[in-house]
Amino acid sequence: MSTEKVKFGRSKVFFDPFERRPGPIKTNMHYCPGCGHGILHKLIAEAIEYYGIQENTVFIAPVGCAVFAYYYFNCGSISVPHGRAPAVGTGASRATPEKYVISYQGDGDLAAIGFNEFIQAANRGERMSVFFVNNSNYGMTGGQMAPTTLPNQVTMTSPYGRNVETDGYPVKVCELVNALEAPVYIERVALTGTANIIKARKAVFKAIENLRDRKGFSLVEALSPCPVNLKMTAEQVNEFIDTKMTKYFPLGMLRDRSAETPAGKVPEAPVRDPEDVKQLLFTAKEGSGEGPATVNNSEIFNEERRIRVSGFGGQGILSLGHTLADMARLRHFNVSWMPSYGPEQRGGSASCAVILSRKAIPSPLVDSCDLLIAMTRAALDKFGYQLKDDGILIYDTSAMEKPAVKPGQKVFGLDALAIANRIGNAKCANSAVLGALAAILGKFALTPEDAADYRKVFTEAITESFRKKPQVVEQNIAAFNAGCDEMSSQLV
Ligand SMILES: Cc1ncc(C[n+]2csc(CCOP(=O)(O)OP(=O)(O)O)c2C)c(N)n1
Ligand code: SF4
Repeated sequence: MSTEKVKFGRSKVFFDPFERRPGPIKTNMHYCPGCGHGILHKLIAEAIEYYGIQENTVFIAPVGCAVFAYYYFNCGSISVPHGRAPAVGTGASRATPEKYVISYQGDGDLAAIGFNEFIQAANRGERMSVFFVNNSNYGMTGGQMAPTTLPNQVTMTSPYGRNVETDGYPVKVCELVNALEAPVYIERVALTGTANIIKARKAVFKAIENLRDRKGFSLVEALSPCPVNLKMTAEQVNEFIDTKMTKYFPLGMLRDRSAETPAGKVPEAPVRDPEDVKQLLFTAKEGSGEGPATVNNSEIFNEERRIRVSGFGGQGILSLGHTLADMARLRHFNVSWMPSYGPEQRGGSASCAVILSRKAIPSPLVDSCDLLIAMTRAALDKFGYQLKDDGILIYDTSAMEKPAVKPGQKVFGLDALAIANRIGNAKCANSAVLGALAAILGKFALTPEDAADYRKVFTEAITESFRKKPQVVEQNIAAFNAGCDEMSSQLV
């Protein structure tokens, strides 16, 4: 098989039959009559076969008609969300450097929702070949205007034609990529007529050859017919591409640095010892490191514990949860901490979910909790339902009256802000709450050793967080102690 002759018959790189395809017909591709996807599939399959890389090829196709590639190519296959193929491709190519990564994307996908990921991957010269199907519209969803829709072109969402004054000019992807240093090969072809398809075949083969030789980033843009959505016959759409699209998107090679780019080697993936990684990420601090065998044997730790902290931005809600998660981490629990806040970081709603467990935590999502800390009435209204029937609620007394709770639930109020203000730093209110929690757990749930350890590990966590601000460490410890004393006096 040469790289120039169009081959009859089906490449071995395609499934035979197309079992993954839904419906009774398993022998034919299902693209609309006259669609360019099937042509490009054929060219890519033949190139993969020719260069003998089927076994190790990973074909990444995102949302759009591109995604159907999964039905047809018998190689590694990843279907990804809209626009995400170059990002997933980057991960695949770096994590498994022995693989050959193909990103196969439509124009809505690549030049709109996924443009940043695409251009960044091109700029980094990721080891992948990108096939970009430019059919001048969003095909799968019924023919809306795409970034590549021509000026004055009528689409579902530009019924009077694309207006460049309001919609801008079509995006010239190859030319933009040609402004970058890293890419090795860039060519624009058209899937219209035998002569153009033969040229397209050569370009596809070059991009796949570069892939095999691990030369870096190659891009082939294919002007591709979508007769159904452009409401044209197959002949009309080919003419539209040949006469109109190619005026705006001229065909030809923009760059070929394949010859001067040395073939790359498979980089040896470094194997890291997980314990070393842990050490690097979480440097052990002096005084920390007691194992679960010596402390934290209280019964409450036998089960996974879920905590919701909620209030508004600026109250230290996220850092309260973070400190709790840090405390648990320092005592070798598995932890997750998941923040959630409105668009405005200060003053908007803020909450976070913390899970601590001796076992692996499958998901950081919390929809029912053992402990709810509510620093505003709105936060209680929003998350109150999540508190378990035997859960603990801590609320800020300056924000609300004592809320009613279910019979098995325990409720404790603390004016944390007043405590923090007395100490001279309103931001320490969250440490006062953690102090109150120390008193509550000490009274109801922790062994005396674990209660003492709670104080100790709080100091470790807060010292670690503010290691460059000793004064803040002192203020937080003072707030913690004050919160603990105040709650203890309520509990006698
Ligand atoms: C995040 C997200 N946004 C929007 C969609 C809806 N959607 C599905 S396909 C598509 C357009 C695909 O067009 P294009 O990338 O040009 O590929 P074509 O179908 O033309 O080959 C859109 C917008 C989606 N699935 N996911
Ligand atoms: S909608 Fe367009 S791109 Fe999608 S299969 Fe049909 S012709 Fe091809």
